[in-house]
Amino acid sequence: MSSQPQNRRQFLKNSGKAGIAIATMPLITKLAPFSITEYQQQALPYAYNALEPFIDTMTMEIHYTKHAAAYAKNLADACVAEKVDTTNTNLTDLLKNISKYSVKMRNNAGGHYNHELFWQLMKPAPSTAPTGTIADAIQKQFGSFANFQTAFSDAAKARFGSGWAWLIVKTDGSLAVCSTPNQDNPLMDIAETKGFPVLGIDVWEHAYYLKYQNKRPDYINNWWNLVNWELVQKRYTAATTSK
Ligand code: MN3
Repeated sequence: MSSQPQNRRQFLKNSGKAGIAIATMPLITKLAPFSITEYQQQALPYAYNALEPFIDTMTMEIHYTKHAAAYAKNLADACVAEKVDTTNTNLTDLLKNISKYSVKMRNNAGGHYNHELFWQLMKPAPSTAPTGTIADAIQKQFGSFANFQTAFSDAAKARFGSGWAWLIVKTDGSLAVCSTPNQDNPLMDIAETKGFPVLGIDVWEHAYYLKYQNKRPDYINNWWNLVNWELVQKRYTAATTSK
């Protein structure tokens, strides 16, 4: 009997430690994987309602559990059919050689990579303006942050039908805004403008239609409140220091 309080204290101490470990894990998951390497869909780094009011809960849930999940599933099927060893094939390398594979592989490898990146590129509002070397590079390339936002938003608005707009680092280290159709991305060897994507926005109707209907420009304008500039900086650093 007399040992119980001691055990209880010990229990609380231990469970307290475990609590810290558990609480820290999602944070690490959120910060670490800034390169997209996994072929399986990863956990969303926030709740479905975390991006309200700019992206509504139902859109996030359907987008993640139905659309993005389907790309991951169909990518897995394509990898089996086309004998891609997913353990030893870097997902980025697969995209860089996508012309050697089927249309199914192109659509779903792109769809999977793009969405895994997209979830991470957003975070609950408010988004703070970029700082550091990415802010300097944007200033240098576009003249001002406002000019960059206009160029990026215009690319997103002008994409006819479904697709994405991107901020990329080109092979010479400079920044550029571009857009891709469907689930293509700038890593692909078939892309019109190639580079490493540091920021991207999904402008498929499934990304915004429930809340915004035909008003894609309103979705784009609001989306700026969600940009995870810390991750954009990490990806920019990775792209400009690995060469
Ligand atoms: Mn989508």
